[in-house]
Amino acid sequence: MKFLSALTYAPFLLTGLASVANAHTYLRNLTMNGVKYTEGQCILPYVGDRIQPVLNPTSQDMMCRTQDKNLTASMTCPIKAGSTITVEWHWLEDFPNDVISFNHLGPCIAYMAPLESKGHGDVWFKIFEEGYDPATKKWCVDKIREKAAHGQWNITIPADIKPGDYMIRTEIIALHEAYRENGAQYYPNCIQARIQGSGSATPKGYAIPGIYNATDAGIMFDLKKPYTSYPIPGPPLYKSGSADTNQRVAYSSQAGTPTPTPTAVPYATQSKVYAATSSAVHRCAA
Ligand SMILES: *[C@@H]1O[C@H](CO)[C@@H](O)[C@H](O)[C@H]1NC(C)=O
Ligand SMILES: *[C@@H]1O[C@H](CO)[C@@H](O)[C@H](O)[C@H]1NC(C)=O
Ligand SMILES: *[C@@H]1O[C@H](CO)[C@@H](O)[C@H](O)[C@H]1NC(C)=O
Ligand SMILES: *[C@@H]1O[C@H](CO)[C@@H](O)[C@H](O)[C@H]1NC(C)=O
Ligand SMILES: [Cu+2]
Repeated sequence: MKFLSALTYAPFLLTGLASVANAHTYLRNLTMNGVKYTEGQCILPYVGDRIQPVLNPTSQDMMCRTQDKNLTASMTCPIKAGSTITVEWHWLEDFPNDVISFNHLGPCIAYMAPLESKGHGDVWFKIFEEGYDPATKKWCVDKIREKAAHGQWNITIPADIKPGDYMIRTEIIALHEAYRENGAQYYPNCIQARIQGSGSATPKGYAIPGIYNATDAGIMFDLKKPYTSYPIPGPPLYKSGSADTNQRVAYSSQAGTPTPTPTAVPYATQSKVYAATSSAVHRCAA
């Protein structure tokens, strides 16, 4: 706390210092096809304290921050391949412009995997990444924290992927303690989406956990040393139309083209899991 500048943190002081130590984040809302959703609808339910980061890149929690409980949302929301979804991140319920603590600099990344895999296996392919922009000296996190962005960022679904039901894993990584091994904070949250279209691409997938190693250049990264670029961690970005010549994710048992639906498709109702869990509460050293 002693490093906090009163000027920078003035808004937080109004809400109480206790909040500062917990200025983490979670995916609170999602807009798809013009419909805004919340937890448990198409966003997977949260487990325990929803804003707590994952600190161990080999933990099952790296998948969706659901502690590998294979939770499902009550709906799988439709979206056309090639169109854009908006995710919105916050850490306080009652303070809409509080996205994440000011010192939590880092990238925004998104992956997809076939829903029937439940995220297990070599199934995740990267569809979005934004790290550090040397021209503006802004991190992705800086941009989404700006007042106009209101915690939002947009993710375009690759236009050519095979239609079907998918999980979309959205993630912010905070690097303020990443000068040391296992200091990076991972904030993954997942969405269930029904992708419509006529594509056939099934990009090569990677296992989560497994996409990041504790000592990767973009995972152990010292913000206090000068930098002009940042190597975004994880597998290569899949872009629609990429020559995707090699291995395919095992999609064979996946259901075929879903019936296009104008609104969200209700799945079997999933009882929400809010119960406190054993996950340790992490306080940021700010
Ligand atoms: C956004 O998420 C919050 C927290 O779950 C919820 O209270 C709110 O109703 C959601 N907004 C919309 C428009 O669904
Ligand atoms: C979650 O699903 C995977 C894949 O089907 C399975 O291996 C794992 O045991 C399941 N975990 C739980 C807690 O049910
Ligand atoms: C995200 O998409 C929405 C809707 O198309 C748009 O209004 C907004 O400006 C976009 N935001 C960013 C940061 O591109
Ligand atoms: C992580 O380290 C292991 C063992 O050194 C290596 O096999 C693997 O490819 C690494 N993964 C990444 C994403 O660099
Ligand atoms: Cu934090």
